[in-house]
Amino acid sequence: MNMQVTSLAIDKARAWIARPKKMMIDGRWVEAENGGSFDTLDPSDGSVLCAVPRGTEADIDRAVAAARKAFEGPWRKITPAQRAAMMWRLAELVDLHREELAVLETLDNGKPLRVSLGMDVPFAAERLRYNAGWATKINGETPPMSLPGEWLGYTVREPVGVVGHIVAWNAPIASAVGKLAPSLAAGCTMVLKPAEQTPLTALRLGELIEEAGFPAGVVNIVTGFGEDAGAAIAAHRDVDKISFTGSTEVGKIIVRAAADNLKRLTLELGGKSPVIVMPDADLDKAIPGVANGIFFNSGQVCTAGSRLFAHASVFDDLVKGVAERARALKVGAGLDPATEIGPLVSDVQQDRVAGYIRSGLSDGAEAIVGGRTVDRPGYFVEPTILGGTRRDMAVRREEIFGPVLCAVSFDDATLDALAAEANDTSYGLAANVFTSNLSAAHKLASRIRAGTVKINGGGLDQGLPAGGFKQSGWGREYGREGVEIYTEIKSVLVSL
Ligand code: TXE
Repeated sequence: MNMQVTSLAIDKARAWIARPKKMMIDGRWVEAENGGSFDTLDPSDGSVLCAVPRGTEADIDRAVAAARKAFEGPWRKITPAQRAAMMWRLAELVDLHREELAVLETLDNGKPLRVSLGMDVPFAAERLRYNAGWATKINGETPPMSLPGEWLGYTVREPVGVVGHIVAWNAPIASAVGKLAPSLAAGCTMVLKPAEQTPLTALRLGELIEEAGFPAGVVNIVTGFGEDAGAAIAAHRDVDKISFTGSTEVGKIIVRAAADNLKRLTLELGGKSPVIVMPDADLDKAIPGVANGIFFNSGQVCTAGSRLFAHASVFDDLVKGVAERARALKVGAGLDPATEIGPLVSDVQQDRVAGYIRSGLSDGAEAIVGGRTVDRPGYFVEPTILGGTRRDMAVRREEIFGPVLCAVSFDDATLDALAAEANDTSYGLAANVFTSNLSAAHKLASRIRAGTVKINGGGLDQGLPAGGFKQSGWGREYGREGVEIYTEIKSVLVSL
């Protein structure tokens, strides 16, 4: 695929950014009720892109009321096949505007164009098409009945109702559509709150949602901060379910707020995923796999492979290969087609990541490569490998969410000991194993407590459920499971 965009797409995106920004509530474009706004920045140089409305509780109230009205009214009358057709139309619109969407994503988040154009935007379109297929296939069961007499018992899966989607900033459009698509397929209505760092593609998507013909109020988009707009969704008594992607810390806040009306929750939280490289691994696969696993998206990936455990016999060659890749990565602004690694999303994130590196170094770790912020405007951190870390260090235990790999070697460990090392974390989102020994691969897959185990590489697939064990979250997105989380099961008994 051509990873460049035309200058026309850049002009279109810039012209769109220059227009006043409003939020989408009940099919209308509105300002925040209190008139508030905030600036969204270009992380490659810290410049202001534009101001967007700063929605608060009053706006969430309006959006939830609109979603409820649509849920009880027009949306209910639309058949699953019609829902699917609208979702396909939206997917086509995302494809049609893919260059403009990719430029907006790159400007707002910082990620290289080759990623936004080559992965995030097409992934969003594909997510709509995959889930459109489920709209007509969400069915119940007819279990055999053992009650005395003659009975018919069956189950139906009904939409859970009004959903609040609270999204993170690391993959804004992919994550927003990742929540919208399955919940639309299930027949829900919704309020989407993009992250305050990256609101732009969600707002542009709102225009495409309108164009695709979704009735007013089915999707409402409120831009704003977590502590006011996000918290208002979490606490709202008329929201039936929340799907959240973000930090484990905020996930716990949402659990507490949601307890009031026992909202259903899907939580996609942090990770500290292990990468095990066995002595028999194919290093031609492991080197790019390990490097990509931690440096892709500047390490701002929930499943990033941030703890490397490599057998001593391959450790030096492996780490040398990954370090060479780290040095060779072209750091730059996302809009430059040559850029392979962009800035972190914000100064806050840059400080956080730089702080972790400092703490690791002062605890006795050494930087095998990288270890500093990049001396240029914007929020850049060098791709970094830390050696000499210990289990108790913050860099080994906590999610850094930056391009920082802790590399550890092991000697003759049993598979149980390796799995114990991998499992020595409060998280359980993903794990990676590189080996040519099929038996060891499957034994490790069964012993590691994580939602996804990748053997010799791999990424996200629309059909495979993804989510966390332990403090990495609740529930699964993707696949059938990812649609069913937006349904309630109802049992119906008929005395014959
Ligand atoms: O996340 P927050 P932050 C991790 C990663 C990162 C750290 C902090 O380790 O370094 O979290 O990032 C909304 N009620 N991940 O501070 O705050 C907020 O507006 C309701 C991992 O940016 O969790 C945004 O929309 N909502 C992760 C979303 O939550 C609230 C992706 C995420 O922001 C809220 C992102 C509140 N009280 C960060 N406070 C992953 N799993 O991929 C904030 N929000």
